[in-house]
Amino acid sequence: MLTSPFSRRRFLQLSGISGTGLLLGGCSLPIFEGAVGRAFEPLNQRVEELLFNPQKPVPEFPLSAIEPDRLIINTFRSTPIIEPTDFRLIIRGEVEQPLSLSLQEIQQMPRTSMVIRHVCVEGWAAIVQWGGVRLSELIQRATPKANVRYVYFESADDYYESWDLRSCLHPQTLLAYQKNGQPLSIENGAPLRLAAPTKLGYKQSKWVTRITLVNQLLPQRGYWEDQGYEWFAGL
Ligand SMILES: Nc1nc2c(c(=O)[nH]1)N[C@H]1C(S)=C(S)[C@@H](COP(=O)(O)O)O[C@H]1N2
Ligand SMILES: [Mo]
Repeated sequence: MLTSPFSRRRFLQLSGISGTGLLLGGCSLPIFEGAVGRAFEPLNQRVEELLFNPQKPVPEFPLSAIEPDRLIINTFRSTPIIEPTDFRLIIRGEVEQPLSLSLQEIQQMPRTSMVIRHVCVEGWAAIVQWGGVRLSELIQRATPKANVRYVYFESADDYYESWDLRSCLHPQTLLAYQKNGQPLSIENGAPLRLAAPTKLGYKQSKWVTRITLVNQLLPQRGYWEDQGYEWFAGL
């Protein structure tokens, strides 16, 4: 797997912040215990509600509507080559069960297929079929702590994004490894990329290698967001 010094630095930044969260979470001054216990109850419910009450799906298109030539490769840094057998998807941060998953393990999980419109802020769109695993399934496996509110995605090309937890748990938010019925190509983000009908194209990170659940956003919010683009970027 490709890891540049730059992405290692970002890794340290992210783990620094979630480390602070862990430290506070582990604070066991007896004077706080009762109050903290009560205060956390509604937050637990909030995460569970997001996990178990599926949000409304976005209407999809028939397979015949796919526009194979309209999805423009849009890559702003160099295209990273990831060796599929070495690949690990890391899920960490504010979770009870950090994960390191191989591609095979991910592909053995239930697969979801959807035909949706991809919309790039630069003025083009394409109807695409994506196949992959629901991000909500992966997040559930990692067992998020009650205080989780945001999710960071780090890519092998040093691209980075942050999303709100609710959008991550939407049933049509996938980590895709298939496009238009074929294995995902390297240019389109293989081995794993985000795909969702609820967000603009720049939120949909290609070559995702690390997912970090956090309780607050860092000053860095995303590759384009940090240059002035909107953070929520909903469709
Ligand atoms: N890692 C990474 N992810 C990325 C990008 C990128 O440059 N690097 N470009 C984004 C933009 S602006 C769009 S529109 C889509 C394009 O996806 P495609 O190249 O598969 O068409 O990927 C998004 N995800
Ligand atoms: Mo885009």
